[in-house]
Amino acid sequence: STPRPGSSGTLITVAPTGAEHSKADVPNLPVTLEELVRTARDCERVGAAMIHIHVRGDDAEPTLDLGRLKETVAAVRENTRLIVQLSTGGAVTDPESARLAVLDAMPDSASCTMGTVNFGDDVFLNRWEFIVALHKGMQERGIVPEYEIFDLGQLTSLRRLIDEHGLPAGGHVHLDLVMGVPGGMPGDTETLAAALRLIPEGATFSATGVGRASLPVLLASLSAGGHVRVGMEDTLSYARGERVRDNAQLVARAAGLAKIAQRPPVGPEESRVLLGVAS
Ligand code: KMH
Ligand code: ZN
Repeated sequence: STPRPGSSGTLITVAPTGAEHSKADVPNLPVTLEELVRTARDCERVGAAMIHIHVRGDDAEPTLDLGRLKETVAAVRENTRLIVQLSTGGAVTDPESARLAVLDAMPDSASCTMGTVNFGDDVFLNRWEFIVALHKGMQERGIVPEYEIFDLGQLTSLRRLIDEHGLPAGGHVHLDLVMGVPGGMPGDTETLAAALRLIPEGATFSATGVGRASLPVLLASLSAGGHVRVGMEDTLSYARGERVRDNAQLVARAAGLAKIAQRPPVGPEESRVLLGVAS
């Protein structure tokens, strides 16, 4: 069941790159395979157990090229024990067919966003039919989903998905509350508390605060018994007026706070058991 404060450790996911920031604006964003592997190693060393990956092409722009995705999964597996999660969210411009084909790269885990949401000035489209296709595609391949929740109604959709189409591969439901996206739910303690009431029985959750919601959401999730996601996909600011140095800096801070909360980081092996990911 949902972990309660003090009752279990904290699974830290790092989301190092995302699809929204440009390398030109953020020179320390990991975009090449070499940069990504180094980031993955550094983050594992300071407490990450899972990595949420968006891949970039030679031009440093987001891509869903299958060859590059496969090469990335292999390289991260070779160099770390991290659970490898690929994003099927991609960039807001990516077509459904390419997002679905991400599953053919056979990661341990993949994201599955539970509804359409305004995403700043854009629309992040996730039709019901597409969500079902992703869910079934992962069931067929034995890939463990992480359901991405950008707004509270998407938790209702998650319950419907499980009711109508069964449990995911691994038999366990894990979701990530993505809070503070302009157009989605706000990143504050009250909203996280409201979400807790809607999370399916027996599910585990992590939470991610975007931008200035990063620290409030991290602290709220730790105190609510949740897991956490941090990384440069979600925030480029470490503190007021201070830019993030690298992803490991964010993971190290999350690990330190998790220890203070008496819920120290759990390693990749224990996290595999928790999520139902095969070793
Ligand atoms: N890049 C966003 C449009 C996911 O990775 O699954 C979607 C996103 C969610 O980042
Ligand atoms: Zn993402």
